[in-house]
Amino acid sequence: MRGKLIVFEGVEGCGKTTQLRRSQQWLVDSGWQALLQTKGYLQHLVTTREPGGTALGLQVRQLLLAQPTTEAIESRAELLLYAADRAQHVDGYLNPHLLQGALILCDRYTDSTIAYQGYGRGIDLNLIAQLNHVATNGLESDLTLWLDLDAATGLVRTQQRGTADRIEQADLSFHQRVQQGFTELAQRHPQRIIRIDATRTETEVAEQIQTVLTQRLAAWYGVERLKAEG
Ligand code: T5A
Repeated sequence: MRGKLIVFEGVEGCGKTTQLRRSQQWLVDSGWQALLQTKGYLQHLVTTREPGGTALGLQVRQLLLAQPTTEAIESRAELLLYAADRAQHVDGYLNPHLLQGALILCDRYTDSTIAYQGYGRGIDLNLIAQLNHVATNGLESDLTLWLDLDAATGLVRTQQRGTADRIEQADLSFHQRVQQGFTELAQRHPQRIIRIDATRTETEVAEQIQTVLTQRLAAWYGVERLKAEG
């Protein structure tokens, strides 16, 4: 059985990475992973991220997030680097794992490009849609969890970590346009993109995500029936 791709999205500091790890642990602790494996629906559970989900992607990530010492990265070059990372990730990691029946938890995917390079940098959204299609070869997420947090609060959280990468250092208005992008995307794709209130505590955010995951897993695999069967 083909696997499923679950993506975590949102502005800087919205808590995606924290919640992706918590979701991975919850899938194990709650017994979902074991149940799906026993029934033959799931081969394995993996986590990954963009940019940087492959060896090549890690090098691209460093290019994208390091502070440039000599020249600024131009917006179209930035867009193409994210697309290159994604093409490698889709062909070299995501599709092979999906074919093997994996459940994949992925930190960022195509909606980040629309929000950051489209709404944030102002690159034409049709061009980004075309490029996303080239990079993914049509692979869409089965579910995207959008951690909704205002940009200023997210930046305060990241600043508390003490270091800021190249994109985190962009001005607040850039991050507010990114947030607007995610908001409009969620309105446009209500089935695929589910809003999570990321202003709550870590535990409360995790509980919202677990509720959504429980519903989706049950719908995908009919597992409520399987659980009842024991
Ligand atoms: N990008 C990416 C593009 O521009 N285009 C693209 O196409 C793609 C794919 C990637 C960068 O590249 C950009 C976006 C990014 O700028 P990244 O590392 O994936 O970099 O992205 P970041 O958003 O920078 O990831 P972070 O790890 O910095 O932020 P997260 O994952 O949102 O947040 P997290 O979980 O690390 O938490 C941040 C801090 O907040 C605390 C945590 O303890 C941590 O200190 N926190 C909370 N505090 C209070 N309440 C809660 N509920 C909290 N949850 C977490």
